[in-house]
Amino acid sequence: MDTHLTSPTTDGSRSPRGVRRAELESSQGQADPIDTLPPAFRWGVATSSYQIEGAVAEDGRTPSIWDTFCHVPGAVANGDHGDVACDHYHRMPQDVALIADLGLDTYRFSVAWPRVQPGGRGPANPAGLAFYDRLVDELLGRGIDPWVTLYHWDLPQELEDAGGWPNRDTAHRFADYAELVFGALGDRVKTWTTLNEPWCSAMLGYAYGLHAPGRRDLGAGIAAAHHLLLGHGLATQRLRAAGSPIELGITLNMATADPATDSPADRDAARAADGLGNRIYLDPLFHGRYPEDVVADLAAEGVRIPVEDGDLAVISSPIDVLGVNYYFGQAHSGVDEQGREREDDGRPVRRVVRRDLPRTAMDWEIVPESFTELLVRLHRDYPGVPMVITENGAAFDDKPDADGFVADDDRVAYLTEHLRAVARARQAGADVRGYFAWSLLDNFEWAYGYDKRFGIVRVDYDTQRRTPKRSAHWYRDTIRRVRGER
Ligand code: IFM
Repeated sequence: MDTHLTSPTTDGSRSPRGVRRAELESSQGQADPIDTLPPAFRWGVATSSYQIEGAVAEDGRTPSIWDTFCHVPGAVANGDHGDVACDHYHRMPQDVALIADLGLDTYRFSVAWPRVQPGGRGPANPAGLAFYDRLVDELLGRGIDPWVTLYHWDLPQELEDAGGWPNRDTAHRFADYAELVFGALGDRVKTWTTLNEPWCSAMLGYAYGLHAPGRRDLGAGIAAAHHLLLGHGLATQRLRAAGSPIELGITLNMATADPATDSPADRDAARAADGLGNRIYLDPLFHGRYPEDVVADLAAEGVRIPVEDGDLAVISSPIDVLGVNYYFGQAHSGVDEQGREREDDGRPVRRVVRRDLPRTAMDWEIVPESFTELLVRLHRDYPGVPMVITENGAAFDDKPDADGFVADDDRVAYLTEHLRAVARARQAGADVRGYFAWSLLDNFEWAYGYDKRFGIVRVDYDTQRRTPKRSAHWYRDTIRRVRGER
């Protein structure tokens, strides 16, 4: 493992692996907005269990929906799966050392539900919990705050067999599991995220069939979304009841939804996309109600959100932090290429329009200014809850040199511009308290398998060698500078 990070440049020249100071200054030649981030700003990296751990059948872990899905022919690129992934389960201390070398104060990781509670119900599996116990101690021993995400998509397969997230009981199973993990780690872990990106679990997993468990049913997707939120609320109440002071929240992935033109049809398409992508989560969490326009859009599709009495009060239980994951923006149109506003079956046209913007290897638009806009809007429409950027980053087609080093200037530029966007949002009043890069390591990128690399540290999957990319050096140097450490 090459964990060595070369010393920073201090004279503005370019070290072989460094980045010019001038590159960190804004194009107008003004002071870099990044330098306005406060010394107490939280800096971290994020990962998730299934994407890095491997060891899927060790120490009592049972299959998750992703183990099953990966083995469905054609579901994942190249037939890739998480059986080994980054082998983090066996290399955890070295990976924590990497985080320490970067000078980060926080590591956000997720717990694999089927590792700590095989089958999704019943008693804890001590051997599975022991892994996270060691991880937490290793982090604390190096002065790094552990930030636990309880659910990053690896639902125990048994719970899927019982109906999965569209089944209301799964929300209760999740609350039990949350309490079980909290009982083991709550004495040392102070920050807890219930769910990562419920939109992905619900819509990619149950409505669009692109993620595990691969179902294609809008009604199931919406039921899943509601039960994920209910599970979040139930877990929030259980963890609060446990007494110790903690910081508790949920992480949402949000893309901005711009109208492709100013036409009423395009504006309505953008409204609908924002409704189903963002407000259907934000409004119940922060306002205790589902947005009326989204309820009406769903009713037109014959879908009802399965709300029961008291659910919205549970879902809107107060939280301390909103995790924001941002990667890209999108433009929406309500008009098809022939100029029609209705499909043949009478439904309104809804389509994403490709804009002439730079893109990442995921084919995602690079729109940092939308990030600022999103954060300012969240602060305006859902005030009073601090935000932390729990994920932001980019996949690019990395080209390692003979030593495995990647001079990923494209990723450095992406991260620089997005950090500037965060700093600008703060200058405009948004209460953003931290930023975590996605991801520490190249890892299993879900349906894209290992083809897409988001890491600031390269992983050679043949040898499991880790090599910090230029972006890792840049990240470490930027953090030091903002903290005034050099
Ligand atoms: O890799 C994912 C992560 O699991 C959730 N947020 C988006 C990332 C990039 O697609």
